[in-house]
Amino acid sequence: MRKKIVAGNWKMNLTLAQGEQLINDVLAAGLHLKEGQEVVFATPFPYLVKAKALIKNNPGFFLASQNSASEKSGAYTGEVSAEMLQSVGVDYVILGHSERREYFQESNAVLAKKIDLALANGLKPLFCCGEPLEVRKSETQNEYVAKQLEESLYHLTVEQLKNVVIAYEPIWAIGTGLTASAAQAQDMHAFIRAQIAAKYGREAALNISILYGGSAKPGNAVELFSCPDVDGGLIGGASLVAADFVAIVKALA
Ligand code: 3PY
Repeated sequence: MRKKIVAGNWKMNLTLAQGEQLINDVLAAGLHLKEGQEVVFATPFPYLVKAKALIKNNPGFFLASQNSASEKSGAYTGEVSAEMLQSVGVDYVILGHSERREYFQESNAVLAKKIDLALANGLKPLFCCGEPLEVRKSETQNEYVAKQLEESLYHLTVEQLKNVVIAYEPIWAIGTGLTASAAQAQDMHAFIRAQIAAKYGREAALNISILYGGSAKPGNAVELFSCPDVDGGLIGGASLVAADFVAIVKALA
């Protein structure tokens, strides 16, 4: 059975004290996670160690970084390697978020390198894909996303793929308040799963978790998560407010 995941992508928000408060409030909400359900906090780098200490002893809660370096180690001022992240107990790493692709020119090829390093160091890539508005308008979103999958993921073995989670994040729905309708999300998730099936086989496709991201909030989470191919969400703004994040996690049920 594939995992159902709600991951909060804090982006470049909150102080350490605010982040601690947020995690403590979510933990105190008494969420009863079912088997196979996971909650992930993707905090800024400086908070990872503290966040790990807060979530330890809370089954079902995991930690993610929002990025990792495309090189193993060495003279790369300002970069944080997969090995470093692993050494402080990080479980997942978000790779390929559209903000990284757009503002930091991360190509599908660079992302393939980051994915390899993440996997080699025991981190699970939470790989983001998704199309910009003009692509959606021209109705070529399937081709666009298929190319992202092909160029960043398809060099992996089926064994490696077991440790990858995919997040579909239509760029036109990120930070815009627009959300893909449940039908649009389901269509793309089913397409992604079919692509994985064609490349890796039916079992791999049935087992991979595909999250929806892009202005997911308490008001639309239940509908989105009830789609058969939507296995949870990568949550931006709403992950910064404990009550909203908790409500979204509860929508998994
Ligand atoms: C959003 O919800 O806007 C996101 O970018 C989640 O990663």
